Amino acid sequence: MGVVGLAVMGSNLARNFAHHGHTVAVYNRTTAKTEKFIAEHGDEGEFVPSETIEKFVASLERPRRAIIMVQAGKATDAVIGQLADAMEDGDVIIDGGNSLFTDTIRREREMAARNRHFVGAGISGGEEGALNGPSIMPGGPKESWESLGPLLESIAARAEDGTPCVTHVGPDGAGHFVKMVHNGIEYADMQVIGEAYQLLRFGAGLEPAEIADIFTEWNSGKLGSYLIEITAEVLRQVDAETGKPLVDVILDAAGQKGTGRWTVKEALDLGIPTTGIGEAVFARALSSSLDQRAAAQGNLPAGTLKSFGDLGVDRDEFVEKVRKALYASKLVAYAQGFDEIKAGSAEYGWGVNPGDMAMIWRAGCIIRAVFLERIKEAYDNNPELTSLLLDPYFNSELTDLVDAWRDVVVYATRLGLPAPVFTSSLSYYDSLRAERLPAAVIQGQRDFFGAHTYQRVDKEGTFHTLWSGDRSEVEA
Ligand code: NBP
Repeated sequence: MGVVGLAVMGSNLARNFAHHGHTVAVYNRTTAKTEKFIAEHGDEGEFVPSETIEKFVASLERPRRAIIMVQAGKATDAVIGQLADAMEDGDVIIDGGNSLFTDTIRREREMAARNRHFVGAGISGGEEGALNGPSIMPGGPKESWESLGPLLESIAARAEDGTPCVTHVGPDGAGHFVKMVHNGIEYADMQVIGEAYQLLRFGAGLEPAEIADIFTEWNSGKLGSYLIEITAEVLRQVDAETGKPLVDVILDAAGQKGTGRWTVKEALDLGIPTTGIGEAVFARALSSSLDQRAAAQGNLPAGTLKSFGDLGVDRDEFVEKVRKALYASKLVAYAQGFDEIKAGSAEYGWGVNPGDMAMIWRAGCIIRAVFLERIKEAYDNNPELTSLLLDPYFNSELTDLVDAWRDVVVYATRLGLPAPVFTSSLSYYDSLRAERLPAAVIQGQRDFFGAHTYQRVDKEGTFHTLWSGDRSEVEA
């Protein structure tokens, strides 16, 4: 196996391959990085370092297989070109970076024209996952999966039942598309945890360490997940310099590298309301609008804010309700993410099995959670599930969650605490279950100003009202 790019992800992945008994050829554009890698990790397995890409390719066993772990975009294109030039017919190039799936579709087409197999593989789990077992989402041709599958299975994370967290997602860009949506869901998941923190901290007035204990307790139940677990760790951390909770000295401006934004852009094109992910991306953007926030602080009327004591809820009850609101909002975000995967798969003809995605996200990746096991079961029970929210198990969970969820949205509103994903997820939920939506009014407005026509509930056909005439209805 060959690995190109020895920054954080590539070096950990190369070590992972070596730890599993594979001989690993390694190459990095800057040779000093290759030398450092060999100096630090050369004794962990069989590594074959090269100073040039030609020597690297020549050192690979045939059919050659090389995984690229470099910066997404131009750098990845440059490396693909260099590898393709040095490789021969039937060799396999794998892009393990966070590439945009449309780039992957283009690259696969270009490589196929040169008789090279190209596999765009989403890899999740950060540096720790790359080293000890990531969740891997490979796309590309089925034939490539046949030769690559066992190799990837050997380094992937394993779920509790021993299943490796990797499967062939579908042709060309399917793997990177699913990885993109995974990251979008990750944004929403992180945001709902943030909103729960915000309510517990600034609503109930709990200290970070107390909230850490609450999250640790939640982690042993239905919300059990890597993200809840690490949030407790973050909240428990004390800043060595000031003695304050670390969370209080971290600037509250969230960064982003783009995969959340891509998920939302693609959802807009597909017409899939991924409101939870969208609000999470916007919440990060708003947090980073530091000048605007500074100008608004103390200068926007807050209305008649209530204090926590006026809510008529005791602290334990509040904490439990926040847990339920977090769970329900998370459920909506996942349901929406899976809707996007299904829509993308239909649009691009990939045949992605949503249950398989839940299966390979159960371990190794950032959104790994107890909950994923239930999602897998939901799709196993009904592969044609219209929405995850309609699965009988999740449906009965929602019965238990919905009142507390509504209360928490009211509490957040009354306390003036932002909870964009809690709130918008509830609106999405209520829109989905509503018998009548105001879309009828919108259709009327559209017909009024633009003669866009409308359909009726009581008969077939397309209609227009002569708004500027006698207001009679005509069939369009
Ligand atoms: P970076 O994304 O920071 O990329 C650094 C690597 O890209 C170095 O090896 C660098 O070589 C190489 N590179 C660049 Br920059 N331009 C190049 C070029 N024109 N030709 C050849 N090599 C070039 O590394 P990373 O954080 O390890 O991530 C690797 C990939 O994995 C990315 O696509 C990333 O989005 C994805 N990913 C990252 C994570 C994570 O947690 N970090 C998680 C999942 C996926 P040099 O040493 O010569 O500059």
